[in-house]
Amino acid sequence: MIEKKRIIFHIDMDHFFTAVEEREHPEYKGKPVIVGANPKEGKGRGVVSTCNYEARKFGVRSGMPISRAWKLCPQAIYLPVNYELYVKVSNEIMDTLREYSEKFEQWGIDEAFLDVTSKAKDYAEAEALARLIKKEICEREKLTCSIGIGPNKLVAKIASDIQKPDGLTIVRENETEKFLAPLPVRKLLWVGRKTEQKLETLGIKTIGDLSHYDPTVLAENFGIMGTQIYLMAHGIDKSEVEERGEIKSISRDITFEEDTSDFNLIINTLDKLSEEICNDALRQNLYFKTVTIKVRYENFETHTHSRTLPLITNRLQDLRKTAKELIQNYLRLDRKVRLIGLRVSNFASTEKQKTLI
Ligand code: TTP
Ligand code: MG
Repeated sequence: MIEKKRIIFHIDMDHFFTAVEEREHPEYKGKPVIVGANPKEGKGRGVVSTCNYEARKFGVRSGMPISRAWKLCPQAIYLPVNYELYVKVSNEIMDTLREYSEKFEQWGIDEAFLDVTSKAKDYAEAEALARLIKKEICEREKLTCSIGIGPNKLVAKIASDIQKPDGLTIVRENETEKFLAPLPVRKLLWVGRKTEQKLETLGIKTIGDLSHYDPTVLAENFGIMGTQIYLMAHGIDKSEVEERGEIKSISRDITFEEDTSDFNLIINTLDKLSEEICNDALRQNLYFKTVTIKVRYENFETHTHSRTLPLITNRLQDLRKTAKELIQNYLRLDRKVRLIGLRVSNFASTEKQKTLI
């Protein structure tokens, strides 16, 4: 059977949090705007959630310490994260997008995929449809977005990031490999900073380098992920556009082989759990706000302790630090621990609920 060629859209809102703030406060327009932690005249802790394109001209970026942003651009308008407002706007945008195809998938707070194969007979029709979507979002929400069109989710997602803001990038199936080849490997989903460094030691910098590499060596070095990224480097991605139920939390538990009061062992294990949870959250583009630890002592007495952070995050250092602070009071020389658990929740997404263990 010949597989039907698909046409997939990836829609990503431009500088989402700051764009919403500018819409609510037209007086900010044209000025650098930064949403994130309180800068406290350069002494603030925490990070930049996002910034508008004017602030990016000064080198400010998402995830950067707010103190660094202050050094680069003290004259910017600094705003706290108004999370409830952004989720409300996000929900409205997602409702608009859902009307364009029954094959819809939200991906994070400001991104979504649409499979428009049955709505557009070729790329010219797809382009017209994408322009319609941009127009409707702009009229309804007074916000701009960038759209990538491609033969699958992977290519569409990379394409939406190529021309920003207010971009529209089309990559047809026969152009895919040429389009991907010059881009850095980091552009592929799953390739984080660690994998990027490891690939670099093999002499692989671009997606083109990766596509020409021996796949068996990649599998030896990276396991199943090696095979996946090799296929991706050739622009192959068969995953469907399908709406996922909302993930309510991500959690991990570990029962020690032997009950322990060894602080180092407990903290190292907690670090490991943090790492696994962050990887999951990053892969699914989820940002969390609440962190919960669980401690079970040898007599099965169990305690949980939560903290809701001032900002959404999925950074490993934030989770590690919070988890360590939360567990401090439960570490006692005279009490052996049987199990520890870590959970993150309160994500930046909506509706139906599901738990990922
Ligand atoms: P992005 O789509 O990655 O960024 P953006 O929309 O701000 O900018 P761009 O025009 O490049 O798409 O993320 C969407 C929102 O998620 C962003 O507005 C703020 C939030 N966010 C964080 O809170 N922390 C982060 O580290 C990142 C990357 C995003
Ligand atoms: Mg965005």
